[in-house]
Amino acid sequence: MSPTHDTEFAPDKDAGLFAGNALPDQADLIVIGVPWEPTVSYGRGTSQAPARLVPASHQLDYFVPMLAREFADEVAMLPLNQSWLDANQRCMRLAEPILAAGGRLTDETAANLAQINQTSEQINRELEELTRHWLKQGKMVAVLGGDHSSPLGSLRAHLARYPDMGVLHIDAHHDLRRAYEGFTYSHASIMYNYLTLCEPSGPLVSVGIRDYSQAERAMAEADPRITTFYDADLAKADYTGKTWTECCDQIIAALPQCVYISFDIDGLEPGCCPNTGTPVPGGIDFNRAAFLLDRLLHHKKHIVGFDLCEVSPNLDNESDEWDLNVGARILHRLCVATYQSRPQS
Ligand SMILES: [Mn+2]
Repeated sequence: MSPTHDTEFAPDKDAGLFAGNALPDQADLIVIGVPWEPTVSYGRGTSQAPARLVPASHQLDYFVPMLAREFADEVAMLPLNQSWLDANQRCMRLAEPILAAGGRLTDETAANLAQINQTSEQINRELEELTRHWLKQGKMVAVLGGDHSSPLGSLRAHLARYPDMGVLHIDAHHDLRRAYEGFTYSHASIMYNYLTLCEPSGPLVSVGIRDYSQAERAMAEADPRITTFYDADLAKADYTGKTWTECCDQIIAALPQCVYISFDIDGLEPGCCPNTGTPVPGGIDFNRAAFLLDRLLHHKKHIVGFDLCEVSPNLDNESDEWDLNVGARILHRLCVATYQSRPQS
């Protein structure tokens, strides 16, 4: 066993994600950054996460006790797509007057909205193709958003490859809105869009949900594919003596063998993500989230892919890297769990 990294020196500041050296062709897991957030309605910044998480990830120690070695070179993050970065800037400007009016449209802003929806569709398509490409090469694929509308194309590509997969969705929000503030591909609509546009037969299992509309709750109750573990119920279970192990086992029992994880950082308690777009009190703490991932491995689930969304740096204070620090650690845990869960031939 040889260490993958020289522990005497800090990584070069230009090094890649987790200071890894692998090129995409050599890596097992490809991370695709989607720097996209025109539909973010409250706090901005998550489109900067794919660029800012890379240097922040150099602060981690990559040793994984379960593997008894460091884990970094198995992962390669693709260079950010300049046309997506440009599209995000353009669409954020177009979205400003729409967001200022709470989604109520004039003729002019209706034209902006049409452009944003069209650009969203284009990015979804490009991401789907890119994900398919790397899945075909035998790689595992993850998306680093961006807001929670970012991963739709990747979800679609994963579903095409794993038609029986279920989605483990960690979030403060149901994300079951039909559209939000006019945006068809809103961050608040990702699971509505996944269920209605991708038409999975497998379940959607949502955990940590604590801020939602009546219509979203009604849809969650009416659609037999959806199982929800509301944050309030998980807290109540905790206070009345149920262990987190039991809760995890119940969550995992609702999932099929193949699991895609859609992780909105705001599912965690806001102390882990103070600058995320829509923080909500309550939520899952870091250790419980990490244990849930371990428990998926314990139950021999196959994690087929994942996304991590809504991580946002503090835009008012560049030196405050807390959200990025936590985000990089969750990303590392997700990568390790995905890698470890792959079927061994
Ligand atoms: Mn979300």
